[in-house]
Amino acid sequence: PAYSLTYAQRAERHSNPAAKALLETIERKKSNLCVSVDVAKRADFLRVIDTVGPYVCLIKTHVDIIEDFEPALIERLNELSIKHDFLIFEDRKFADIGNTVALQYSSGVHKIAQWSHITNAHPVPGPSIIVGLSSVGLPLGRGLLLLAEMSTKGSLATGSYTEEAVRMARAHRDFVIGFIAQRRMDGVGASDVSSDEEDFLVLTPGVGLDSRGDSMGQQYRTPDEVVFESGCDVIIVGRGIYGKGNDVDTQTVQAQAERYRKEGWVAYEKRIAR
Ligand code: 5FU
Repeated sequence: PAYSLTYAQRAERHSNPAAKALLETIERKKSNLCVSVDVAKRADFLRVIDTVGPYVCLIKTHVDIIEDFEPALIERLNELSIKHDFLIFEDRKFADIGNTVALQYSSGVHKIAQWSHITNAHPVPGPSIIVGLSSVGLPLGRGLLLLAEMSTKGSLATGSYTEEAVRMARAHRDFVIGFIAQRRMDGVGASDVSSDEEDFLVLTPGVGLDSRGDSMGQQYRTPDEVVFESGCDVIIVGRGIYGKGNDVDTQTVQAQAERYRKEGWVAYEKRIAR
């Protein structure tokens, strides 16, 4: 199964450009760390990214959090992605009808499809959400993750909902490159496709080394639990790396990014050696 292959071996099996580029970047930088940069000010956003850039394969954004957003910020983000060799994932969590999500993805203030290699969607509307988003993203070489599970206490994305998400992904393998989930989805939702042939990426939020959760339902697991025990591919870390994000102490943020990169990589090496 895919989880025992190296990232480099898996890169060769993928034809979606975003999935292939992500796997190649992970291998090149020896990093399965994605930093989620959830800060409200443009200057903090760029400072955190410039600091963690060398240690990540992927930067995750919530661009609608930024209160002083201007289009030139995207140019700065693109420059940093080239300087530090990482991809960009706008965590937009689309959840509407196909026609609406196509507009939300391509247009508005943020024009997400223009700059975000990867984005994600809730499967709740059914397969039409994939059709809508792929009409915009596929011609641009983008990739989509479906939210098959969430990290929060009391999440409703479990059981048959998760299984249906996996079935939806299998039916759209050109554009759906994987899942936001807490474990590998191999064998979830009966299928004709063998789990050797299928190779969805699993990106996992809710990762922290010093805390088990926050006061608003977030739950944290360690990189070892996520990558070694649960077979996930990318760890997504936010506050574990930059705390509250204002008055960023560059040295602390840098040290934390390197710490999570190393933990994630050691867990992966342990997994492929198993
Ligand atoms: F889909 C999900 C999920 O199930 N849990 C999450 O935490 C997404 N997230 C995102 O990951 C959330 O929106 C934050 O941007 C990030 C986690 O941030 P933290 O500071 O590491 O808790």
